[in-house]
Amino acid sequence: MTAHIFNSRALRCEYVAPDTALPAGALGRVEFGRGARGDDDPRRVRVGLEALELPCWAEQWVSTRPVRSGRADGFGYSHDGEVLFGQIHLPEAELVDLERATLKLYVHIEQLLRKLGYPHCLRMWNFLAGINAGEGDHERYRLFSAGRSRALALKPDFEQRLPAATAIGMAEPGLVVYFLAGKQPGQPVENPRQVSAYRYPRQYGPRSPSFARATLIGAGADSRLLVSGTASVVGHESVHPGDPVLQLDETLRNFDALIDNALARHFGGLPRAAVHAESVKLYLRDPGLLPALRGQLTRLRGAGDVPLLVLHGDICRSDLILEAEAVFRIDAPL
Ligand code: 3EB
Repeated sequence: MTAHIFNSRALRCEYVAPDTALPAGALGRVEFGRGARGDDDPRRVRVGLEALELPCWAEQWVSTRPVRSGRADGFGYSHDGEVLFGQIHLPEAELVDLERATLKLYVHIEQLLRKLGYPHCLRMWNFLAGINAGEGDHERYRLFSAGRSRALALKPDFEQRLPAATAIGMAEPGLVVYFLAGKQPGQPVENPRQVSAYRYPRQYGPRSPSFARATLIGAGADSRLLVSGTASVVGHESVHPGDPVLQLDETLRNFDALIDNALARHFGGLPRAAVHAESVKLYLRDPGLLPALRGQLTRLRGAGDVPLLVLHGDICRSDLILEAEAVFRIDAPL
């Protein structure tokens, strides 16, 4: 089994100053904040979320292998023979029927990945304007989630092969999606404290959200755990409504449980000291909450000088006020 998993040692994620030039090995550069999408480099994508702390890092996915990039069907992409980075921005005019637009988008992503030879989606990021607008099952997040699920469910055994994901609301119109895919699959990892999102009960929408809690990629000392947007959810319920400090505490407990599960299942009980955060993002619904969370940010970043991006964005459930995601390196013997 291990022979067939994604074992690229060439891929890494780094946070860089946004005004630096793209290095030769750059697969993708994600910039945050408002402003023009002026550049036509297919590796660049801009997400309309404001950073609440400086510097406003750009997220950069870099390969040590030669990279080729291009455009097709509205997507920008680049790839190195093992992994592909892709991105697209859909204007609001194309989201009038949001469920159908998302269904079509995700079918197009699958088609692009098959055509280019990277059929295994590893990690998805989704940024949707007005994510909590609309009532009940007509909430925009639920429409998005239903369309995504209908597209991904076209694949056999899709629930066993879901990518890690993030879905955040932005103040700017439209939908921005960027993603990583592999020639080989990653390994989904679930969180024993949480019901798998793809098994959420009906109360959260007509179709359960299609994502895994994390994807494990790489090999040996270059193993990485790409952790999905993680919030104050225990079982399937949002806990600590209205309390940002307790929500962040619960989020950190979810990180810990997920990491422990990955170590137990895939690394034969390797000690926790082998795991290091490489980059962390915190999404906050209300910028005014940041001072209250200051004391917890050190824990969020873990040991060392891990870059942290704090972004102003809406969380997909109205009762969640924050969400965090991270890339962890697992220092495993080969
Ligand atoms: C949760 O645990 C919080 O729909 O892609 C987190 C990460 C959440 C990804 C998604 C939703 C998504 O249910 C919400």
